Amino acid sequence: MHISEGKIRRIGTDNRPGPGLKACRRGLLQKEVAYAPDRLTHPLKRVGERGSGSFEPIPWEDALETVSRELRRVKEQYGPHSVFLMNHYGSESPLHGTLNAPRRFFSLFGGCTTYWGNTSFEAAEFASRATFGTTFTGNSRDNLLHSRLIIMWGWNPLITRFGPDTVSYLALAKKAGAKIICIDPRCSHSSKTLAEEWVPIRPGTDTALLIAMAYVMIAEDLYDHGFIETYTAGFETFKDYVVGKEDGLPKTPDWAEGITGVPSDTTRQLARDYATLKPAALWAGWAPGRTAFGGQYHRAGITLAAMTGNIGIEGGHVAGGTGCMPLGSLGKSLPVPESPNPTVHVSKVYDVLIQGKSGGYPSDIKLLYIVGCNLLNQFLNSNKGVIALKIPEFIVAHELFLTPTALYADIILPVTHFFESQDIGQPWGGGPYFIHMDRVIEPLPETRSDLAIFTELALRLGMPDYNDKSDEEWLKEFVDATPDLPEYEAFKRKGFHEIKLDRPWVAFREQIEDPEHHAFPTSSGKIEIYSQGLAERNSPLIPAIPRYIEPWEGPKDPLARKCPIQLVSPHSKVRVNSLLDNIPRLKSLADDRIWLNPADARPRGIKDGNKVRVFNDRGQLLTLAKVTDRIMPGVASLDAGAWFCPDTHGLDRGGCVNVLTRDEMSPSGAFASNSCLVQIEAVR
Ligand SMILES: Nc1nc2c(c(=O)[nH]1)N[C@H]1C(S)=C(S)[C@@H](COP(=O)(O)OP(=O)(O)OC[C@H]3O[C@@H](n4cnc5c(=O)[nH]c(N)nc54)[C@H](O)[C@@H]3O)O[C@H]1N2
Ligand SMILES: Nc1nc2c(c(=O)[nH]1)N[C@H]1C(S)=C(S)[C@@H](COP(=O)(O)OP(=O)(O)OC[C@H]3O[C@@H](n4cnc5c(=O)[nH]c(N)nc54)[C@H](O)[C@@H]3O)O[C@H]1N2
Ligand SMILES: [Mo]
Repeated sequence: MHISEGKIRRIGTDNRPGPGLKACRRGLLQKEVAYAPDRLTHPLKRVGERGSGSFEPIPWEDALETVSRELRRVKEQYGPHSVFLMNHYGSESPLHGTLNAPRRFFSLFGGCTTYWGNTSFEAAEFASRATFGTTFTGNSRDNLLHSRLIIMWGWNPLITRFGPDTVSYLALAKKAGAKIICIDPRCSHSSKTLAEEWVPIRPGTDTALLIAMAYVMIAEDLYDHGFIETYTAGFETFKDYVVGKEDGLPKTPDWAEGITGVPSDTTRQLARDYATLKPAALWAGWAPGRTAFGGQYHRAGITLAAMTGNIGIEGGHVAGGTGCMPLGSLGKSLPVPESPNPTVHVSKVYDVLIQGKSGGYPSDIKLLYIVGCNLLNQFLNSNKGVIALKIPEFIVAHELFLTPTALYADIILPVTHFFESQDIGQPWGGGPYFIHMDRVIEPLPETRSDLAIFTELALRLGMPDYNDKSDEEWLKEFVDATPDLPEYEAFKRKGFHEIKLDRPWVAFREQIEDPEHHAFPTSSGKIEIYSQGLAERNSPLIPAIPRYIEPWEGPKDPLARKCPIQLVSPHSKVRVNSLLDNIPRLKSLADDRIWLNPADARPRGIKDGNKVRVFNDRGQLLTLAKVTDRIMPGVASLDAGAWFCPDTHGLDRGGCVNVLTRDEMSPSGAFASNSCLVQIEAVR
């Protein structure tokens, strides 16, 4: 950060030669966020209808008084569980962030109802836990330099990053001769730039392709028998399913072709490549997991990684796991005392607001407390959200901006940007580094951090223990509890700390190199292709072995007669979820058109650049068409995150993709945003 006279002049990045920690443009343009003219600078009180956008500024004193009074009233009248805490990923820093600060507050408050399920990678988490007994399945990115083959499966790191060094290592791996293949319904930016082969696949059908690859490896005896025998449990049950011994249906490449759209010869070649070009990194991204039966995709990916012996070795990769590493996470963050909170799946937040106990949910919700979440935009089925957000007696939101969700709050409390308070950056997914986030500019007048707001509310509600330390005292405690970090002052002075690795960090290295002394943390001590834990759940939709289950809103759903296009909603190159959509410099670089294949555009009379209406029974939006061969027929793609902006007829003119998505939870807990059928028409 280049600062003079208290103002940010410029933001730079790591200029050392080599991969390093390179910032992306969303980071480099954060100045535009901190200084955005539409930052909220006063607490606001709603004066018009919810959603209408009529607010008046009120003093902090009045705002805090109102919020604490409502919290007390609702708790006394209906009990603490009638408060729903919807805190999310606005900021993940350990002190001021939107995860722990509110959770700590509501634990001391006496509990609340809240959500479970990770919108990003719940399917991968489910698979990692069931198969390995842990979610730490990731490798450091330098490991890619050892791979002969890299399969980017529904993974687009040139846009989504997955760490500030990933792209550099991928480019180096390619230069060193690694073969790169991309499996994605779209020829993504990563596919176009890095891959020598793009394999288009119908969304939500990836498990079928993986299982057919397993079929080829079994039929041609290409799999690693030694690895399977030594390290895994339950392969035989899986094999019986794959070859059709169990159900009379061999899962051949021809079987898969009818489901996935991938030609059987391509499937055979993929299987042969993956089984023979060792070491190989099959990087199973999270987007295919955000589908109706996403958990099966991750479990099948892991099974293939085991069949090819690519787990725990340099150049391999745990296909299907979360990809998280235990490096770069603090030994301690703001403590959250235990509190037995009832939870509702993240895709059912609107449902619980609307139905409460009558719908079988744990409580009737009277007060909704929103911190760092633009749910109306980012959660499934926004139009249902509009109905739901009219129901609670009282809604509070902590926000930087007047987002589509904040429009529904009764009180909005304006928060600081992360440049305006001191904290620690723990890399997303793993490291190996930490960043000291200094307070680089003064907070905008009248803004407070989430922690400061809860500290004030806690005092008013008689919870003095909420925060008895200064920011520095907390941060020092976090650093002291982290063996990987130097002493606090030194860390602060340097600004960041890299964990030096003398060889790549590889998940399960010990278990593979020395199985006698290192078991996997599962009940069998092995990689559980057949999971005893899942078997005990006794649910055909959460099977004990990975299986292909026909997805809802997939190509074979009867609904496809009416809504024949499968819609995926990837993450935008210029936003972080819905963040930054209101920043003109970034918005001007967005690709907010819907991608459509010429074969789908032609019969609809749609030409490149035409205005189109995209719709289904849940909602409708207007956008422009990008007619391109870079998406397969039958599939369309519209980036998530554009702000919801419905007109009086309920037609969304902002292009918010979640007016179309279905608020159904996958049986394994995934947020199924990529299982969505729509129809598209030209607008004259
Ligand atoms: N620039 C940017 N980076 C981000 C974010 C952001 O908003 N913007 N968000 C961050 C967050 S919160 C997360 S969780 C991650 C998300 O990271 P991912 O889930 O990996 O990202 P997506 O862009 O949703 O999807 C990646 C690719 O998967 C493809 N895809 C979609 N559905 C399917 C399918 O069913 N099968 C197959 N094979 N491919 C499919 C898409 O076309 C896309 O090219 O990104 C993080 N990084
Ligand atoms: N259709 C579709 N929907 C998706 C996805 C998809 O791929 N397709 N991706 C899903 C994924 S992976 C994710 S992670 C979710 C994300 O869902 P959300 O977590 O709701 O994502 P954001 O849009 O980033 O909203 C965060 C809000 O926090 C605010 N904020 C930022 N910093 C702070 C802070 O310090 N304090 C407070 N109080 N607020 C702050 C921002 O202004 C922003 O409005 O979206 C999901 N939704
Ligand atoms: Mo996410």
